[in-house]
Amino acid sequence: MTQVTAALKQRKIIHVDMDAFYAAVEQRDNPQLRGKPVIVGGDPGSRGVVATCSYEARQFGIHSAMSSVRAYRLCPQAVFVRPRFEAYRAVSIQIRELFNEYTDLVEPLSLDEAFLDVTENKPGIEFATQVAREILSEIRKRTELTASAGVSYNKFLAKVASDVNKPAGLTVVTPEQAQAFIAELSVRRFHGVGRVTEKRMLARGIASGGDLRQRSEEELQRLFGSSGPYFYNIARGIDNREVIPNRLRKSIGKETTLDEDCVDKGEMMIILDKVAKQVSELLISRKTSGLTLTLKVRYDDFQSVTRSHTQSEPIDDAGIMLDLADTLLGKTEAGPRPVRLLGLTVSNLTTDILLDESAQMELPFP
Ligand code: DCP
Ligand code: MG
Repeated sequence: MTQVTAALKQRKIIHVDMDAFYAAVEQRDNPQLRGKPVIVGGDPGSRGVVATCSYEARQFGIHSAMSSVRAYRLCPQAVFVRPRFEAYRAVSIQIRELFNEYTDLVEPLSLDEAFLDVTENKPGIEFATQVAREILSEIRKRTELTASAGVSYNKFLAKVASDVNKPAGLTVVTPEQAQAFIAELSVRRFHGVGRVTEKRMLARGIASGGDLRQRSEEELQRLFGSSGPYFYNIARGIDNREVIPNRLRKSIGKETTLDEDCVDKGEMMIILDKVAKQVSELLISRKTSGLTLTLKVRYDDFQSVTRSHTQSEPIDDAGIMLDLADTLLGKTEAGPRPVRLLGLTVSNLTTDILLDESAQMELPFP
């Protein structure tokens, strides 16, 4: 195949998204919760928020990110449960393993959703719809949970499609169907259109993909800045973004820019003490440690240097990090030379940490 035809070759993209994920795991693990409105998140008594809720609870108008107090008012009989991230993470690992049986081109967006490029797939299945059907049925078998999938020739359409027939839905948008599908779509369902953008679009008479398509690229650029060309293209079913497989995190670190350039080593050590404590907390909260500590120093002229130390004993303790940092700092010109930034990074991690695991894991649940 020549390069040109390879580039033109239609891609086959699947977007998979678990249904009412946290709530479904809770209902699976506690049969008493099945069939009931279940809210996962903070207590209504505290200032918590809803992470998600079961489909039974959605009938009362409850949704993610709503305050738990409001959710309680809408449905006092709902059962509130605290999130159990370990259980969700376990399912996430299971479904990612399954995805990798079909392709290495898997891009997780969160614990419960991912894009898969199955143009070439490991079992050699011709139709992406067939791959999606198998994946949904395997998810059900292996996890006792349901997911929905969207199948199309690009990420935008696959993502929107996965949401169309939730729960346990499979929606295919072929190139022939794409223009009509987009024209009917309300702009709120476009990935990248939040409440604010939706309001601005509605105020200008743009309610559907069809409306969006009437507008020139210049106008959209003027209205929505750098997102303008993206909206212009997706309104035409054009989205060339590739599925980028998520790699494992290679290091965990923190750096801090000093309020003023510093020449005093004692002051630098006070800053490094703070940084070491932060890095240590990050490592411990992720239940990991690493064999290598790297100190980064940026001088006042923006030149940066790093100095590293590797040992056979894993590092996660702030005190040990600070001792090593002291030695490493001595191997730089810091002191005579003014310093504007200091950082510490631990690498050669002793466990696998997924790069994307932060987004949803660190939501506050007071
Ligand atoms: N989540 C969260 N806070 C949010 C949104 C989501 O903590 N503001 C968590 C809880 C969800 C999970 O992420 O279970 C997945 O998010 P989804 O948007 O996919 O929502 P659900 O899977 O819960 O429901 P749906 O069936 O609509 O996909
Ligand atoms: Mg989901």
